[in-house]
Amino acid sequence: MPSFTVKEVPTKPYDGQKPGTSGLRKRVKIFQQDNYTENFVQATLSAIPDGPAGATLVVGGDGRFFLKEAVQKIIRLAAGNKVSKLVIGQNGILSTPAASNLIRKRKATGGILLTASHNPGGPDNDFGIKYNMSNGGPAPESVTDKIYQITTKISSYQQADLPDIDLSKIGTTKHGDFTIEVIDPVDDYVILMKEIFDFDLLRSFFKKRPDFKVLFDSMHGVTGPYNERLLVTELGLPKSSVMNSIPLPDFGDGHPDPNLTYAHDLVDRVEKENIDFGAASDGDGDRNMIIGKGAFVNPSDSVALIAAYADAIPYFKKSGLKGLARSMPTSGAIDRVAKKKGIQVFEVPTGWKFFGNLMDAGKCSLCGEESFGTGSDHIREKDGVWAIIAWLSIVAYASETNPKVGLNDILNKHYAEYGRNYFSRYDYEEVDSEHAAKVIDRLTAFINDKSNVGKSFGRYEVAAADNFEYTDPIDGSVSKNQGIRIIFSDGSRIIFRLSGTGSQGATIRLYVEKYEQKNYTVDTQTAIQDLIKLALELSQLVEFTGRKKPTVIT
Ligand code: VG1
Ligand code: CO
Repeated sequence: MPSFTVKEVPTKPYDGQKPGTSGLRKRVKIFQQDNYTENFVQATLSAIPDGPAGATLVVGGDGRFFLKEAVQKIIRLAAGNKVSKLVIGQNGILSTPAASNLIRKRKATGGILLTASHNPGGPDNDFGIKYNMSNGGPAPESVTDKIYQITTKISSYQQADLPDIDLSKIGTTKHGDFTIEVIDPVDDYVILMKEIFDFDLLRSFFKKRPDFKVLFDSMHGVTGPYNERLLVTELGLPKSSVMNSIPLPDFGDGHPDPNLTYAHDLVDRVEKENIDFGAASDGDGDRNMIIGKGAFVNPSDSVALIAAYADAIPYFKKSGLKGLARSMPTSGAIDRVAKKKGIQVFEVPTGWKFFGNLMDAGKCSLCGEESFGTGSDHIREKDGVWAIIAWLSIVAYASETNPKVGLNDILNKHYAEYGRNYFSRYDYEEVDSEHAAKVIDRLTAFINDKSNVGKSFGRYEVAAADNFEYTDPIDGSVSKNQGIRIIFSDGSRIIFRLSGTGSQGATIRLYVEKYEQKNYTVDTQTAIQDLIKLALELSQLVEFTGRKKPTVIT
């Protein structure tokens, strides 16, 4: 193949190219503006710690609208910046966990992930770009801040005059010194899952329980091809066990967020068809939801139970649990398991990037977020398909002592042993930013008034109130303003924070947690109603925003 020439193209900065909780997420129409995507990708390349020259980068995304155009732009910019090699998923497709795995396996410099995750896709919805480091994890704030700084001053970008590259064929092409390798997006991930889990055990479980009905909803996100290979081809489940398996640029006009509101097709079918085990994942495949008829595995409980059942997973059985971690709003259910096992548990801010250092330092094997994110140190992203197979492994393991075991049996046994951390999150999406600021101001005044500590509100006495601040135990970096916490003397908590992944207005998240030692069979919403009432009173959220009800309740 002939080489190419590189042009320095003049450009002007765009406002607001600041990566949030997980990359830059904006409306597609914003990314489509002249030079908008180029500016951000150039800034990302320039911010690579050792520079872009000679780098190997993994590139892929969740199949959403604008993916193909973005990949072609990245190819031209990478070549223009002397990147030596790009490893790209066929047709630009890679789930976020698969990309993280590839970065690690290929010892790449990093990766550019094209996704807005659980946000809707299509010409009128969202697109996103995120940079991951050589450990396979999202860039830390030091790097995302650098990217942002560059975007505020950018005056040109380096672009190769390459034609569009055919990404439908697997194989390697060379353009001068620049190499493009197009790979099957699923193969390496399947190998990884087979190293972690006992597929023979799972197959024999399904043989013993032919009545055990499972249903996996890929929500037309990226996991369809992964689920088909792992669950249908490898585990031998019928094809009717998977739904919405074809990745679509607009996710079939759905909202690819696996929660009880947006995964309603799955929720309805699980109830109507008496499905024992239902699961869904999000647009880019890093989130998961596990349900069954009459059963819901709260994500905060999910990670705690995986920790408790670590012996059901060969990967953990072999290397042991080095430590556990959760994001601050995630319930303390996992803390109780850590205590019993005598291992350390870390509390980090929201966003998977904060787990990476702990994992790299060998201090954490398993971690989770209340937002349907669960994962382990097999990669440096949360992993939806992994979590689903982990839960199948738990069921298979538990069925050895209780052949008819179902999800509720497993949950109730856990609660009976550890007590239950009732947990719920209320999301108020697309609130007017000024109204949201008023809520936060009022809560900030509350936590700043130290006389509130010791005050009682009904049965709740304020033990502490602050804005969560985290010092990374490995590199000492400090992250401030990570969420307003009101902690009560019985361990109950009310937490407020603004979302860092929304693309329109502000999303207010309200999290509440309440621990009950014995009373573990109450419906969650009933159990936490008094705390919700108190949270709304203290924040005046309804008055400031006019929102009588949240958009989503988990
Ligand atoms: C949300 C979740 C957070 C998660 C992040 C990315 O962030 O709360 O736990 O890590 O999304 O998930 P925020 O700032 O909107 O609360 V994913 O699957 O969208 O990459
Ligand atoms: Co996601």
